[in-house]
Amino acid sequence: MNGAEFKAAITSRALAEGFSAVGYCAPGAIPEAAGRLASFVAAGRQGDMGWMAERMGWRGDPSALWPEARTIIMLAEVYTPEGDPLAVLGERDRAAVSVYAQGRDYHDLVKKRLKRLGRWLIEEAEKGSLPAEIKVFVDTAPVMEKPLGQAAGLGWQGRHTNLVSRELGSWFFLGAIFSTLDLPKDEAERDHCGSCRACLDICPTGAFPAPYQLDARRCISYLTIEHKGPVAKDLRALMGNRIYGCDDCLAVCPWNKFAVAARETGYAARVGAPELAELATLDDAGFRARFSGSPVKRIGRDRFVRNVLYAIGNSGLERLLPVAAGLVGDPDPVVADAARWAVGRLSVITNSPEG
Ligand code: B12
Ligand code: SF4
Ligand code: SF4
Repeated sequence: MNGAEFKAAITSRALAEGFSAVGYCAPGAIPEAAGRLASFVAAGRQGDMGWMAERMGWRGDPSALWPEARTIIMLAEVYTPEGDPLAVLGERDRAAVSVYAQGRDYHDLVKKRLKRLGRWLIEEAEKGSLPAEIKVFVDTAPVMEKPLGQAAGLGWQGRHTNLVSRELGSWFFLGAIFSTLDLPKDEAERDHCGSCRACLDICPTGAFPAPYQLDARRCISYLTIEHKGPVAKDLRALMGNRIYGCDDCLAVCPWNKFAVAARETGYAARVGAPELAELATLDDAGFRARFSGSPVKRIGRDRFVRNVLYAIGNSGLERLLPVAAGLVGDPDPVVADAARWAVGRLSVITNSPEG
C-alpha cells in the first residue's frame, strides 16, 4: 500500500469504528495558534484553569510536543441532541444540563475508539513493514484540538471558537492520533460564518470580547464546571438554570440544519432535566451514585450543589425558598454562600407587593 492507499484505509476504518469525519494535517500546520494562545493567557482569559498556562510550548506547537510525529489524524465524534437543547431554559424549576454531559463521558468513549483505531493502524503498518508509533489524545492533553481540526479540514472555528462543519453542524467532539507515519495531508477548511453573529448575540454573559475570541472567565461552561470558588454575583444572575455547561452558542448555529444523528448510543440523554429541589438535597454519596459514568461527576457534590442553588436563586419560585434555606448552614462555605444568595433573591420576590 502506498501512503494514499493507507490513508484511505485508515479513513474507512475510522468511519467503521463510529467516527463521523476524519482529516489529516502536519504537526506544523497551525503556526498562528501559539501566538493566539499566548495572548489568551496573557489576558488571563483562562481564569483558574492554571493548566492552560503550563506547557504552552507543547500546546501551541504539536511538533514540540512530539518531534517524531509526521501526521496528525483528527477525528470527529458526533453527539447531536434529539430535541431542542434550549427548551429547558424556560423550565425554571428544572436544571439545564448541557447536551455533552447528558449521557456517558465522551473522554472514555472517544479514547476507547481512538485506541482501537490506533491498534489497528499499527498492525496494518507492520504488515507493510512500516514501523509506526502513535499517541492518542482527547481533550486533556496539551494539544489545541480545534485549530488542528480546522487544519485537517474537519471544519472551521466559528465565531464562538468551536469547530463547525458544513456536513455535521457543531455537535461533535474532537480526538487526535499523532503518528510517525508520513501520510498525505488534507486542505484546511475555510471560514463559512459569513455575516452571521447568532452565537455572539445569544451568549447570556457576554463572554466574547471579540468574534472568534472567548473570555472563559465569563463563560457559563467555565463557571459551572471549572471555576471552584463563589461565582461573581453579577454573573450568577445571568446563569439562569444552567447548572452544568452551556449550549446556547452552539445551539443557535444555522449550520446545525446539517447536523447528523449521533452514532454512539452512549450519548443518549440519561440525565434529562431533573428538578432543582431534588438535586439540591443530594449528599456526596447520592451525588456520586446518581452521576456515575457521567461527566457531571467530576465537579463533585459541593460545586454541583453551588450551581443548583444559583439556579434556585434565579428561578423566581417562592416554593423553592425552603430548599435554599435548608442549605445556609452547609459545611461547605461556597455552598452556604450560594444558599444565602438564593434565599436573598427569593425573599425579595416573597416580600414584594406582587409576591
Ligand atoms: C479550555 C477548554 C474550554 C474552556 C475554554 C474554551 C475556549 N474557547 O478556549 C471552557 C471551559 C470555557 C470550554 C467550554 C466549552 N467546551 Co471546551 N475545551 C477546552 C480545551 C481543553 C482547550 C481549548 C483551548 O485550547 N483554548 C485556548 C484558546 C486560546 O484556543 P481556541 O479556543 O482554539 O482559540 C482560538 C481562537 O480564539 C482563535 N483566535 C484568537 N484570536 C483570533 C483572531 C482572529 C482574527 C481569528 C480568526 C481567530 C482568533 O485562535 C485561537 C487558536 O485557534 C479543548 C480541548 C483541547 N485540548 O483542545 C475543549 C474543547 C474545545 N471543548 C469542547 C466543548 C464541546 C466545549 C463546550 C461546547 C462544552 C459545553 N457545552 O459546555 C463549551 C463551549 C464554549 C465555547 N464557546 O468555546 C470541544 C469542542 C469540539 C468542537 N466541535 O470544537 C473540545 C475540542 C473538547 C473535545 N475534545 O471535543 N472549553
Ligand atoms: S457556552 Fe454559553 S456562556 Fe459560554 S460562550 Fe457559549 S453561550 Fe456564552
Ligand atoms: S452561529 Fe453563525 S457566527 Fe456563530 S459559528 Fe455558527 S455560523 Fe458562525
